[in-house]
Amino acid sequence: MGKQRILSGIQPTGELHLGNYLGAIRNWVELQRDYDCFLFMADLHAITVPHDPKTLAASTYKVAALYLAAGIDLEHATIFVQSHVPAHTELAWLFLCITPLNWLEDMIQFKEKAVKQGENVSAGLLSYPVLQAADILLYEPDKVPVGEDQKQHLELTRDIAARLNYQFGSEGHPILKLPEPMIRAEGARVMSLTDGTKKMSKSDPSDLSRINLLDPPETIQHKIKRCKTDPIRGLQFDDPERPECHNLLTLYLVLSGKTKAEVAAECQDMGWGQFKPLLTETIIAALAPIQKKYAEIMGEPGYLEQVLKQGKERAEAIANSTLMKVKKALGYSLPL
Ligand code: AQP
Repeated sequence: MGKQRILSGIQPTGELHLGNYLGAIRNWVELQRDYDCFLFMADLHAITVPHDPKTLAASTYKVAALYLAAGIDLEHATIFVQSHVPAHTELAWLFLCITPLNWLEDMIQFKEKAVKQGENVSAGLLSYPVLQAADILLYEPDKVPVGEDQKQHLELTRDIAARLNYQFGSEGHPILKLPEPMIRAEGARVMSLTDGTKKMSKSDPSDLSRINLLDPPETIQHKIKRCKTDPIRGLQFDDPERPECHNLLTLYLVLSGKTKAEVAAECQDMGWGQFKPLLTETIIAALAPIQKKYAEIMGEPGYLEQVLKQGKERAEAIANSTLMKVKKALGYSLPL
């Protein structure tokens, strides 16, 4: 039996940071040994919030280069740009026509982001979980790695597939395969450096809130120096009154490769003045090989274009076959 397939992606909406690395990319690097990975740059999703056309293409390439720099291996993974495979938008349209509006209005992320955007909220923001369903179902993955915040969208994906199968398939012959969620281990959520109760995010207006994967050592040092802490001496995990302390210790834990017990013992009597330089050095050392590889990839003319062209071809072969299956079930005449 071949390897099971997984699918995942990141939006090229800004600088990739430690949260994207520890919460997503690093897991893919581990999973690629056992799974056939389809990894994409979600550039169609990137325009559901205001975006700059001047930087979209470059950001998309940058994300692809960072996947490779962080250890994604083309022997095990296919990397492609979402907008290079038109089947995504076509299947999304077909899904939109069978998805009840109230399913989308009930999505927690929509409600939260809609409040923030007020009257400017786009129909794209409402319907993007349907595009996400198309992204996933086109590749018939066995599993989809998701964070807690995306669980509801994966359920919607399964609901859309089940509805299509029920309405247009026949008993025992489903048109679409329902993927299973692969929920990430706890502790994979990296929090903001300026507020330990908020997740580290590309769209946070303050660059001081995150460590970007391409930050040079002096920037990392500056950000850790400035990051929010508390006046308590002695550092410990899991104190709900000290979210920043928990977050920074967790970062040290995952990047140093030490166990939780080792870190707890090492840091229990430390003050911030002692811990911050240690964390800074650990982050710089963890990011150095990624940054070196990134520079090599970007310095090789035509390499990334070649990777993405090959990725598009591989992705398209699978995506088009699923799309044809769905169109056939919906009664479309297929091109000869
Ligand atoms: N802080 C985080 N901790 C752990 N994992 C995180 N991810 C994002 N932030 C953290 C994971 O990275 C992947 C990328 O997701 P995305 O770009 O599609 O959107 P997102 O989750 O909304 O990420 P950002 O960085 O917060 O982007 P913006 O600000 O543009 O919305 C996902 O697997 C996500 O779980």
